[in-house]
Amino acid sequence: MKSCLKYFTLLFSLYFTEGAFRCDYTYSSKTQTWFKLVSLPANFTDARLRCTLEGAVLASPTTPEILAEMRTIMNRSYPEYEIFTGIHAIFSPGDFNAIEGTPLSKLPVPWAKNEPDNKDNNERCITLNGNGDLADRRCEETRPYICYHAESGQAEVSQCGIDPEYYLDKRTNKCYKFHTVPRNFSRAFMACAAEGAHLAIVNSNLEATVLKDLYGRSIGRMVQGDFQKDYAFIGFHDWGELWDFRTIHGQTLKEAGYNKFGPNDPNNQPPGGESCGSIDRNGVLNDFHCDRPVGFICEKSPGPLSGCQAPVYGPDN
Ligand SMILES: *[C@@H]1O[C@H](CO)[C@@H](O)[C@H](O)[C@H]1NC(C)=O
Ligand SMILES: *[C@@H]1O[C@H](CO)[C@@H](O)[C@H](O)[C@H]1NC(C)=O
Ligand SMILES: *[C@@H]1O[C@H](CO)[C@@H](O)[C@H](O)[C@H]1NC(C)=O
Ligand SMILES: [Ca+2]
Ligand SMILES: [Ca+2]
Ligand SMILES: [Ca+2]
Repeated sequence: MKSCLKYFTLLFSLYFTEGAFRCDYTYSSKTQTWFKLVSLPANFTDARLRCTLEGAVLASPTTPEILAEMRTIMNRSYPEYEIFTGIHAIFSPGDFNAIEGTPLSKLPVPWAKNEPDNKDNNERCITLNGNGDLADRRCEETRPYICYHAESGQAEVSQCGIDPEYYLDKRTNKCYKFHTVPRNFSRAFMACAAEGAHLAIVNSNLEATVLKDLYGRSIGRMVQGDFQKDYAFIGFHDWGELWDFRTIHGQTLKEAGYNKFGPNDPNNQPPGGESCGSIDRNGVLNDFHCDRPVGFICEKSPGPLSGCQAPVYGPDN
C-alpha cells in the first residue's frame, strides 16, 4: 500500500518528489537516510557546521542499522581511519550525547581498547573506527566525517533544488537566496558552497537590480542582533591587495559586468581591512570588513544538479 501511494504521488505531482535530497548524498533504503562521506578532514566544529549548512546532521551511530551503514561507507574508503561522529560533551565534560540528543549509553557501540580515557582532561568528542569502536578524542583534531539526512517523506523540488529559500529570478534565470543569519566572509562563502551555490556575482546592471529587490524583500526577515544590516556580502574581494577587486571566480568587476560602488566607496573604512565585497540596499557595491558578520546572498544556476531524486519506487517494489 505504501509503495502504491508513493507511485500515485509521483504520477500526479511532478514537483513533489518522494525522497529528494542532494546529488552528492547517497540514499540507503535500509535506513531510509541519505549519507555523504566527507573525506577532507575538519575539526569537530567545522564538521558539524558543514553538515548543518548542507541541510544534514553530523552522523552518529544511533541505531544498529545506521552503525552498519556508517561502517560500510568507511570500509569502502577509509577502513583505517577514525571519523568524527556527532557525539560530543562540549557543554559538560563526560555528558556525551549525539547531536540529535541520544545519550551515549543508548548507542549500540563498544569502546575501543583503553577508551574512553579523557586524555589530559581534554577529550570531548567521540570518534568511530573501522572496527566499529568508539574513542574520545580532542575536538580540535581534524578528521573525516559522515553527514546524514533522514528521509522526511515528500520533498518539494523546484528548479533551484530542495531549499525553498532559493527562488528563480526570471530576469537573469538564476537562483538566489538571501541569508538573514549573519556570517563573516569565509563562513558566508562556505555556507553558499554547502548549498551548491556561490556568493552572488553581479554580472549586469539588471542583476544588481535583482539583488536590490531581493535585499528589499529580505530586510524585514533579518535576524535580531547588533550587526550592520545595510550591507550583505557578495562574491568579490581584493585578496588583501587594496582595491584590486576581483570576483571569487577571478574576473575584475568590469569583466564580470558591474562595478558601480556607492558614492563614498571603496573607502577601506578605518581601521581598514575592508577587503571583502558587499552590496548595499540600493544595489551598489561597498568594500567591507571580512571578519564582521553580515547577511549575504548566494547564487546558483537552476537545473537538475540543484537537487536530485531518490530511487523511484514503482508499484512492484
Ligand atoms: C569492514 O572490513 C573488515 C575487514 O575487511 C571486515 O572484517 C568488516 O566486517 C567490514 N565491516 C563492514 C561493516 O563491512
Ligand atoms: C576549527 O577550525 C576553524 C578553521 O577552519 C577555526 O576557525 C576554529 O577555531 C577551529 N575550532 C576548534 C574548536 O578547533
Ligand atoms: C569567521 O567566523 C568563524 C566562526 O565564528 C571563525 O572561526 C573565523 O575565525 C572567522 N574568520 C574571520 C576571517 O574572521
Ligand atoms: Ca581518548
Ligand atoms: Ca551572477
Ligand atoms: Ca567601505
